[in-house]
Amino acid sequence: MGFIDNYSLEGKVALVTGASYGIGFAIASAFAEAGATIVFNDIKQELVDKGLASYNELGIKAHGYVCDVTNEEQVQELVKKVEAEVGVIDILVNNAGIIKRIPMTEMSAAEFRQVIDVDLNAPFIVSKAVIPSMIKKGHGKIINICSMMSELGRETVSAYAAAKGGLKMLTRNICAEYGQYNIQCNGIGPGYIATPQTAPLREKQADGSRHPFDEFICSRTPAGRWLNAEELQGPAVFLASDASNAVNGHVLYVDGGILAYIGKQP
Ligand code: NAP
Ligand code: GCO
Repeated sequence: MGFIDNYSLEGKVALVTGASYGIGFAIASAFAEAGATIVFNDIKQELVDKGLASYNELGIKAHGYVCDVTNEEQVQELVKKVEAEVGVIDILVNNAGIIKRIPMTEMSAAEFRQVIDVDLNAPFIVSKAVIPSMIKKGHGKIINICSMMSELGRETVSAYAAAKGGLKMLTRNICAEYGQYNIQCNGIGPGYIATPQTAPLREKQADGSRHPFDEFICSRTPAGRWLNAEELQGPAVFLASDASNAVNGHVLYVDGGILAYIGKQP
């Protein structure tokens, strides 16, 4: 067996949360291509149906469930169902997430809590639900989808940055607490990816010109462009596979170089 076989996900069951479309969908599709059985959830039946149709189009037989990842009871039920109907979850990707772009002094505490609930509390809830069976099985992979905002701040995203910074530390703590059971917990920190979540930042202006944020991001990214969700597939398969068994508690930034760059000199 050559080292390349370590990248195979053959025989593995992967749960990717919020993976009807966007980054989760791209990651789950790559896992399927690498041999894994795909399970995903979304918050509404219409989205699950839309996701199932999209997987089907790629020839992937995915298992889709309705589940709100912020609801611990629903998550525990989901994991029990998946274990009974598909198998023990070998790979979890905490992908479901939301953002609210509101200046901090205008943001209500309820709005702040909602972002923390989906982006930080939910990865805790879902990881907690899958870890016991991973321990029994003798291995497990957890990938938390972090952000540039795990490292950087910017106007209007206080709740999101607090949640994604916290998620980086939850990643390290799961590594610290469960590494002894052969569980690897790592993060992926995507840069600016063209998905529905970032569509408002790329909208054309009324006069047909580019959105100023679109120009700003391209100028802050050495790659000079927005990234696409498929560019996260290789890193995700690596972190889900045996090829990364010695990588634990790490956040792999897939950002076209943003974190290495001070910006264009005047
Ligand atoms: P997206 O297009 O908005 O997709 C997120 C998915 O999560 C949607 O299907 C959404 O369903 C689902 N979701 C939201 N709340 C949920 C809940 N309580 N329970 C179950 N599912 C829920 O976002 P994306 O751009 O693909 O982002 C995916 C992840 O990557 C997020 O964690 C995001 O913060 C992170 N990220 C994105 C970027 C970027 O540039 N796009 C960069 C760095 C990190 P609904 O459609 O119903 O909301
Ligand atoms: C924003 C963006 C970001 C990205 C991403 C960066 O408003 O600045 O939505 O937060 O989506 O998380 O890595």
